[in-house]
Amino acid sequence: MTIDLEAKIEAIEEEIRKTPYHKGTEHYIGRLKAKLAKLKRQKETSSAQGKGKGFALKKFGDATVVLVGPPSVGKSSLLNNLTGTHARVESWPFTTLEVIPGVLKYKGAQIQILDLPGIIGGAAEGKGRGKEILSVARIADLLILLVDVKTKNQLAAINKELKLLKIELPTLLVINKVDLLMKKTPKAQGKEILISVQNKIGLDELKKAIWQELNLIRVYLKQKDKEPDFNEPLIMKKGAQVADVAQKIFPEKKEFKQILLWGPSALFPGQQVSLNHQLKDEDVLSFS
Ligand SMILES: Nc1nc2c(ncn2[C@@H]2O[C@H](COP(=O)(O)OP(=O)(O)OP(=O)(O)O)[C@@H](O)[C@H]2O)c(=O)[nH]1
Ligand SMILES: [Mg+2]
Repeated sequence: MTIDLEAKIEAIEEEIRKTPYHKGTEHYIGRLKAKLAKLKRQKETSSAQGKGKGFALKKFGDATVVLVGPPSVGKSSLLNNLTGTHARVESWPFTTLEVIPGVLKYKGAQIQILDLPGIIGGAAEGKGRGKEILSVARIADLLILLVDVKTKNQLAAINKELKLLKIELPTLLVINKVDLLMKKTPKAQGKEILISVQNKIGLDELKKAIWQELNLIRVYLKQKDKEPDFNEPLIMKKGAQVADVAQKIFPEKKEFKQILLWGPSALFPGQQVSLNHQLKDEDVLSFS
């Protein structure tokens, strides 16, 4: 994995070195640099993963989601399903003893998901290393509070622990193992999301909800007289302006001859916009 990353990084650095810098290649080099930065970040996380132990984990990707919940509710099962990680899953509690990272790829975004050991009431006072475990949640952009159909009654206790530690973040309430209930899946009450990792129920809905709560948008780039690059969107925060995109792909450049816009926030296709134009999901930009 690391060797593979290393090779990719070298190849891109080489490509940047040998591409002459001028108007026609500027855009291409900008993309290469953005890709390089992404790979370097990835390398950092994978070496952190290599050490594996301990609760210190760096943020990675476009956003970070942390799974919090009592033991044995299926946190690791969910991590594995969403990210293709192979975290250990067992029928007994306290299987997971450290933070396990994975990456969910969704709509072109890389969403880091962190699986935590299960927490129990009294966590904030340090029970079951609870304080240490919950403090990881601080780095999250979004918490998934996961319980199962049998531990729903522990929600209040966990919320209390989070509050005691002053961890107040956007949260999705997710209830797993609805397959255990009966023939019919019950209707969700309020904002909770009902899933069964085992029977693959509700997982698409969960991914959608994660995307929505993270408030991210996709912006595609287009070179002059070419089709936009729909495979690799830039992932931006909702409310981002053209200037934020420019900063990401052309960090050194302050002025542009022309910036053209297509898509949901354009009044008409190919509208000329300024740096303070606010973007929408799936806009297409062309800088020259
Ligand atoms: N019936 C049912 N069982 C599930 C489901 N998801 C997970 N399980 C089972 O629940 C048990 C615990 O799963 P884990 O993923 O290890 O749970 P965890 O929350 O990571 O547990 P800890 O790491 O101990 O906190 C395993 O036996 C899983 O196979 C589900 O949707 N339905
Ligand atoms: Mg686990």
